[in-house]
Amino acid sequence: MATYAVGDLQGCLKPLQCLLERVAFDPAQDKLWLVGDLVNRGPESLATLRFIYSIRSALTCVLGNHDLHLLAVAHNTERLKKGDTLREVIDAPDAADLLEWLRQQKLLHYDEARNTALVHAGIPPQWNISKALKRAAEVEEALRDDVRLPLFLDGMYGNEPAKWDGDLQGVTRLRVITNCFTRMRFCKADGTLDLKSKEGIGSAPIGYAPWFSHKERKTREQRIIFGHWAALEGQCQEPGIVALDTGCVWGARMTLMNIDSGEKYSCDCKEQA
Ligand SMILES: [Mn+2]
Repeated sequence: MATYAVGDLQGCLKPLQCLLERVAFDPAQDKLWLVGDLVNRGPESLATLRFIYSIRSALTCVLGNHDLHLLAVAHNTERLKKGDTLREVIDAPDAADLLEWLRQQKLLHYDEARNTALVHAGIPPQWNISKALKRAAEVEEALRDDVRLPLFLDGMYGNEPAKWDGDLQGVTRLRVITNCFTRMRFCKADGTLDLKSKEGIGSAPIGYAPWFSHKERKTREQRIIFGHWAALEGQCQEPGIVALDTGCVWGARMTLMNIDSGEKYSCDCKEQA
């Protein structure tokens, strides 16, 4: 029995299957952690989601910005953007089951025995792991609530406010939390987000740095596995930080890691781009 984590899928099913074959993954015995962004932009969002759903009992999954966007598009198709490949999912006969499963997933997972967190984008420097879990749970509760879900999906878009404040209320509060866990790359030491820069570490705006590099970051004692930031190409020198998005959907690679041994595997994604 082994536990693996895999980087952003974004509708690229073949590289995922390549990786699972490589490690002889057995969903009856092994476990798979997903860093989110299961769908969108890649060639097979529906087939990917169906496959993931079929092995759901073996999964631990956190949601990414594209997964939340799929939920929002299913709620209001006017949210579909140019370049989205989500129409086949929302039109599928089994869409209701797939989306119902999706909205039950977390924003942040913490495995206490391994002292390891799983998150799509990152954990902002001002929150320790227990604070972060509480903040994530606020959004997770809204996602599971039939009345609050549409309000959240309508209100989650936007880059402002850029700075977390414990006094924030309602959907504004949930938007900042969601932006931290699913969209963040660069921030200030106080957690103020920059959501525009998407390039590598060297592209930080003045006064900002990668979320994981702030000295006073309160999750320095935990290992954190994340995706989202393809421009890092899976390279992160920060101790305890594991970057798994290696840009599959852009034609690079998909990466899988045995989370106990640290051994990494990758499959080529040239055909996916
Ligand atoms: Mn993402």
